[in-house]
Amino acid sequence: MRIIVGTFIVCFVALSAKAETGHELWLRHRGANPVKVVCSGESATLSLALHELRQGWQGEAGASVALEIRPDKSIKGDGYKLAASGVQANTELGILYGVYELLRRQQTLRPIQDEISNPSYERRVLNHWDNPDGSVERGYAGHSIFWRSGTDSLAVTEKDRALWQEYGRANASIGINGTVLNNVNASPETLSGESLIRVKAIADALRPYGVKTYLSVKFSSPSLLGGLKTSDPLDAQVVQWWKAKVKEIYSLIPDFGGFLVKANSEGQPGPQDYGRTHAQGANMMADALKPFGGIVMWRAFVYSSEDKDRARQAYSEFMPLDGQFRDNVIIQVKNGPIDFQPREPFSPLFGAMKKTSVMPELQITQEYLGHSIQLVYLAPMWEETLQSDTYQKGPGSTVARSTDGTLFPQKYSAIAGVANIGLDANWCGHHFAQANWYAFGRLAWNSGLTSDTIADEWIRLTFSPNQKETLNALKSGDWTKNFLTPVKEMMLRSREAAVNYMMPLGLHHIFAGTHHYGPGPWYAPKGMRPDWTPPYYHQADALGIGFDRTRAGSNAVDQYREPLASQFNDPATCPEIYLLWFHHLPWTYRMKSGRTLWDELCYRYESGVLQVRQFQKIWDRAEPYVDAQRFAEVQSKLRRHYRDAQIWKDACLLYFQQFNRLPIPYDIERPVNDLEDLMKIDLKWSHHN
Ligand code: GCW
Repeated sequence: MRIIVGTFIVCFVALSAKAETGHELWLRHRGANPVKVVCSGESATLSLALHELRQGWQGEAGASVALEIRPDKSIKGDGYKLAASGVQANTELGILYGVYELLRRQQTLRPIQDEISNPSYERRVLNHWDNPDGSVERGYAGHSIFWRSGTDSLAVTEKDRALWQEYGRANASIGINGTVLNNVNASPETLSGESLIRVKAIADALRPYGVKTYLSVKFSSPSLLGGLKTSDPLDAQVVQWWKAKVKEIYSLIPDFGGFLVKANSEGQPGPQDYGRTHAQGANMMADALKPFGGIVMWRAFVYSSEDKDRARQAYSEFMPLDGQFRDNVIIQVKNGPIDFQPREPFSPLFGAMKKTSVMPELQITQEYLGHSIQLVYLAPMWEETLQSDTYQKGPGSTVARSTDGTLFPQKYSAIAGVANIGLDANWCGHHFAQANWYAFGRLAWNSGLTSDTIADEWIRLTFSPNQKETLNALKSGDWTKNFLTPVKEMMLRSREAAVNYMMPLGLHHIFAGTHHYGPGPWYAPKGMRPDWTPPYYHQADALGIGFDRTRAGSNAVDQYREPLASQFNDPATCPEIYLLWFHHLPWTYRMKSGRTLWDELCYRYESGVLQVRQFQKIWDRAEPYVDAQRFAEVQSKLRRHYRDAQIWKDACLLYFQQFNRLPIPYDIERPVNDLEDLMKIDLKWSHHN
């Protein structure tokens, strides 16, 4: 009898890993050992560091740790020096970051050696596309954590404050030190007196975590909010209006970061409305912010319906302005020349603007990569961009080095990520989407980290079982073999899988209209701007497919520095991952695999779908190692992910087949949906938005 009871209890413990909502992110509580902390100073930030150490110390019980602020020239900004005995930094925030790294090492079972860690970018900023009514543009994780609708919408509650603190802590733990609280499609009301009071409350909650607050501003605010006749940046009253507004902001938030501006883009107002340039507009704001140490992040996301190639436009418009911007303006450039597609070559502005500070903008929220339904780990994509060689100062002029101050003198260096955060219990909608928030922070801190290392860390922090239950499993290597390794493999393959089932070989922007979730290569409502419709991008016809950006076409290739321009210009040397981005080629074009272009496309679509099927198996096998709630939620999302990948493949292959009338290779699984039906369900899919 005793034996039976004993067995029953053991099984029960093993199977009852506490359900987790995912709210704790990568900062899950685990029992801590006692630790003695000696700290050279007192402040809100330092007491957070102390608290974290006491709550999370996994080292030797009773060990002593010293936290010391002491100037050291080899430590830059908020960097830190780490040793088993403690953390040294120039700043309080450096101490806090060092403490998080120390704890991370302990939790991921990595050694702590004497070493210095300095940030790659000085400003590591999240961009929230949150609207004043609480909706989030391209948000798939519930409503805004900052804004809400209703009569009491601007009142600050204790619950708000607690959530903002949790958010600040999560960001600090991965080195994010700035946040833009509202959508770049900005409402003028953001700058109203009442709204600024709420901004102040948010800034107060985030300050101890070292997260600075920024705002997106609408260029026409002087007229829309201030009642002026114009918002011309050279008008004396307009200049005065901005100066006064900036002063008001700094009186509430002395460490306010600055403005983010989307101007003359997708219908937003801007200096060109008054016959002025981007530089004149940005400089006017920069002058207002300068006395307070604020910066302007001015976006280069511009395109007009007149130009015949959207991919060329940001470069054409901004290059002539190089050298005209104030030193507290940073041009914020999306990673690729079009718009956060599953794969784009890097934007040719990186490295090309040599006399202007430039910062990369990455999209963490999965607008074009499966919303919060599909499991897509984005670090491999960002690594691909950051490590791309621009050749602008010879070989090795990567996008990272062209933007972090290494190659060009920049007064400020920065990187932005469009947030995927909302009120959902797990913050990001999909448990694995948390990895993208995490990866953005880690890469912003150290752009040389690999997506593999980041995934490894994240999985250990997010899923490793609680100490007592699993120390044995961890020690025996079971967990590594049966959970960590396959799950990491799944993450690392997930972005390439998405490229394959959505738009392989350089295809881009063939999404269903507006919501950008499902396929819509056919989408072209009458009268719509051509550059808002997929046929503009894929250019499929009876003879071939792809956008001709060669010297014989739009000549976007020449915006890149040699040897890239010539390499991209020739289909024989153009990397196949970008082939249809730069070339319009016959369906029978011979690929490196020996297959025709059409057959290769079919194989790519097929392989993407099959991979998602594999992901389902990997996850199901991982069940014994995950709590029931997170297991079931991810499992259900993967089912939907697979169904939708299948739809992508069927829709694209059947649609393109209408042009070329070629058979789908016979060893490939047949489509299981009819094109007619797929074209109809398009509307239904807009629910995902
Ligand atoms: O990708 C597009 C999105 C818009 C977005 C815009 C931008 C905020 O579809 O929703 O607007 O880019 O980056 O400004």
